[in-house]
Amino acid sequence: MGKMPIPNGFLKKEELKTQEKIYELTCMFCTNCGLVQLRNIVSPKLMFKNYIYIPSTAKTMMNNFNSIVFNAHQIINLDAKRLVVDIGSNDGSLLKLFKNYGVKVVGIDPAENLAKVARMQGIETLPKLFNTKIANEVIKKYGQADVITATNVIAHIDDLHETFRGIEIVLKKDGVFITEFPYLLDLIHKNQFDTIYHEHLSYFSLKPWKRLLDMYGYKIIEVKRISMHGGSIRLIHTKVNNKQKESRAVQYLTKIEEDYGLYREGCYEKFTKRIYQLKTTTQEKLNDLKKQRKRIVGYGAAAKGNVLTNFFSIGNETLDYIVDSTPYKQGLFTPGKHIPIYPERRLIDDVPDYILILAWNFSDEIIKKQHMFKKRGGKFIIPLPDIKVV
Ligand code: DWN
Repeated sequence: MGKMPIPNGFLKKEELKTQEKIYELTCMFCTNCGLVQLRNIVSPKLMFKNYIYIPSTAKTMMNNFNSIVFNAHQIINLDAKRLVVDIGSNDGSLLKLFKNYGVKVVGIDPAENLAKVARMQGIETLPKLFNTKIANEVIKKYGQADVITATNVIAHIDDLHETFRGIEIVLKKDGVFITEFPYLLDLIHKNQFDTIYHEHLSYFSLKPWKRLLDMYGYKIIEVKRISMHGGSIRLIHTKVNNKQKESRAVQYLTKIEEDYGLYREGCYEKFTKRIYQLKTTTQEKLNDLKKQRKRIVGYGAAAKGNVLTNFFSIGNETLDYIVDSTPYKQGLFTPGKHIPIYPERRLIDDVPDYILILAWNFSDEIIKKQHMFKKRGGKFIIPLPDIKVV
């Protein structure tokens, strides 16, 4: 997709005049192991040191966190004797739910601003990138963990070998490692090009993931496809010599991937063609509405929304502004297109004709929330998998 600013690089008004750094955004498919991955790496310090994405702004996300905790409890009876470590713990939202079972919790996340928020809520958090050094600090201070979780962070990590060496140090021999990340099969099938951005270095399917697990002696005891972020996969692992059997769903899902063509280059050539087609139809549709003098605003100042507005070159000429429920983002401007961000309540007094849902992964929650807008004849535009007006 050429070059663009980092997806969570929101700007203050006074920063709009400074030259924004842009970085290449190119995705590759490895013909050897099948891993889809970015060609170039932007420094994690730059992207994650002061991070303003918090999952707790979406009920949908919190419901999903609840199901992760319940899933863990089904496998490892959670009680006060247990320790749970969350890699990429953000503001501690997931660990707070684990605490309800009385377990001890430790978060690890490089975002110093969010680690502070987590600690204020009583969630012990190390403001660091996870690696073997931090892993040894954790076991020295807290002991080994019964459960390690890593949601929407594995895809963000460059050195996955160091991560797995760290997991091996922290996790008890009979412990479970639970991870969740956007699933490549959904990304390709549902045209989700806007979840390809500098924060996501890997786009996993099962075969390359299993190849990594085999190097560290882990097996998948449970795998399920979930709807989060447009389609993710939740995987529960334990050491290969533990009693639980590998889930049969692994072979089944791998076969679906192969039949779909995920391990052939043609799949990605076709995907690229579809996205360029989508760019044309989306621009035509929005230009048409603007010619009819319709007012359109964006909903959800999401990282993916910043990729979509930059790659489809949708700017202030099309969107008057974007509304977002995240306090940190309100009053800022989006990276690249510099679209202003306001609180959602602005829609009460200032009713546009259309709302372009940039956080399309939360369309249901957003449409339900804005039922008054619909009642007053307002229409929603959902950009993916193909542009649709509802
Ligand atoms: O991997 C990542 C995913 C999980 O989250 C991170 N690298 C970055 C981030 O991506 P994102 O910003 O695209 O995530 P979301 O959660 O899809 O962003 C949704 C945005 O929409 C948030 O800024 C909150 C906002 N929102 C809102 O304004 N009103 C969301 C809901 C549900 C709402 O009702």
